[in-house]
Amino acid sequence: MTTISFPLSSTKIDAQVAAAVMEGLVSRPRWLPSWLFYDEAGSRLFDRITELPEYYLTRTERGILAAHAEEMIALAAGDDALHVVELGAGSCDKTRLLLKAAVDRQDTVLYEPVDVSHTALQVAQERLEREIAGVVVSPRVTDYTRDFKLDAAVCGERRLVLYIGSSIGNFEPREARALLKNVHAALAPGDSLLLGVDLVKEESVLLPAYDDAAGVTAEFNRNILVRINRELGARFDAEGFAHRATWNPAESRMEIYLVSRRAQTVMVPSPDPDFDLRLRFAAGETIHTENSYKYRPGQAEAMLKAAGFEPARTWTDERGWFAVCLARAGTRE
Ligand code: AVJ
Repeated sequence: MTTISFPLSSTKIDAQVAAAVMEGLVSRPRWLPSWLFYDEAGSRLFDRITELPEYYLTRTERGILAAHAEEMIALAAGDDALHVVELGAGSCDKTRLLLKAAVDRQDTVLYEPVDVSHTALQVAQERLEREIAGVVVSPRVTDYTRDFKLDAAVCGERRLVLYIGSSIGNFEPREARALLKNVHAALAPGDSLLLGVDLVKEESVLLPAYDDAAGVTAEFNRNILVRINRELGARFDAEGFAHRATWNPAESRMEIYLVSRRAQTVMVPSPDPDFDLRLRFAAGETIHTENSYKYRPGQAEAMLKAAGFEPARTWTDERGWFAVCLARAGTRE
């Protein structure tokens, strides 16, 4: 008996992953979408990144939230009960600061994390319900970049949508505006949005944040190839690619690349062997894996305005490295 060995016998090919990989890898210049970073291993690597001495973002935003959570919650709630929605479920310990401030004002707080990953939502639910009495977690599995809907507003309740962690930085300005417009459309007058953005700063601070001495970001970047090997049966030699981080001042963004260390050919199979890809990389050829946009002071507020929001207040750290903006979706009579 002959067995045909198919690399994916145990994994289902995700059509979205396959399509994104095929499209990006045959493009010139080559690219891969940064959402591909976040498989299980990638999410764990990102958690390690947030603790690196060079990665100032998480620490700085947490400091801003710790100092001003009460005021943020008071401004968002007014005289009403607050219902907290979060885009993404990955920022547990920063979210906790806000939820704590909310349960101090009202007995119970409904917290609705929205994420594509069912597992991430489950982890968030268990942790938060265990750690903060009074928080009721109601997870919602949705790709909020594709469609974002909320249940009809409950009378006497205001919603606060959290979009923190500089997650918006991965989107092109045009996509970011569209996303904010969608959020605005789902909200009612009196509801608000809390947006965390990373700010433009010296290159000497930005570069190490995306190319740390311990090599965790490099491993995070290369993991995208490990994932493609596992899920699509590709034959990337992850160590054959170097990690590169550059600051693009004209576009105001950090850019992350994988750089082929030598000339090499990589096989990416297709379900139909006639369409297997043989990708030829020249030495030094790049795959662009991420953009991380940095905003100038006032820029996030301008973008919120363009999406229909009314910026209410912005908090920053004393170095001016990170900003958290509260914006209202119209005023309630
Ligand atoms: C999760 C998008 C906020 O852009 O700083 C960290 C991802 N990439 N190190 C960021 C990331 C490399 C991160 N965000």
